Amino acid sequence: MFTRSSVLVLTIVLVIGLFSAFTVAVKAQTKDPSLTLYAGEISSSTYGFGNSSTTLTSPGPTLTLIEGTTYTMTVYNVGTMPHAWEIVPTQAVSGSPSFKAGIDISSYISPGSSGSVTFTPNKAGNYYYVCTVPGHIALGMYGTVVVQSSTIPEFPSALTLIFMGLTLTATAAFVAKQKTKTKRLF
Ligand SMILES: [Cu+2]
Repeated sequence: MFTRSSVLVLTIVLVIGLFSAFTVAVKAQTKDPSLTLYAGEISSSTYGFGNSSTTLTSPGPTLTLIEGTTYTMTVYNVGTMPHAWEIVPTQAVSGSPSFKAGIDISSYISPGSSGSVTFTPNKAGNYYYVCTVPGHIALGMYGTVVVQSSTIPEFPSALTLIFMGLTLTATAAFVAKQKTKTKRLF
């Protein structure tokens, strides 16, 4: 038969095991390091970014990143004039992009070319990405960047807490039952 201490050890092992499994799953989910954007002109008065060369919008698509994850962004210039890309704290061109996430910010990406940058957003918060060519932000070349905190998301944490609660309740019930049995023996 199970002793009280063996049940407790089993419970602890189960809880730790499940918690580790969730943590690994969450870490695996956030491992999507390749990002791509297309930059170009939508009309003579509106420029933008898109997830494909035919879906440029202004503002461009929102980028959701996880704090501490290393990403490589590739921007393809599918327009007819030079463009560039950088992450900034406000919707304005900066000579020093946030997280050093900048592609050809002063040399610009030529039409038909692409550029890449590898960066690690290390501070959660709301940012923008912009084209650094003068006048292009006003023409619509910007988008939102959301850097999410790297703590474990609420959903698996809640599941883990529920599982821990159920396990502890079951253990308490088992121990109580054993106590009753022991009393009956004497
Ligand atoms: Cu531009």
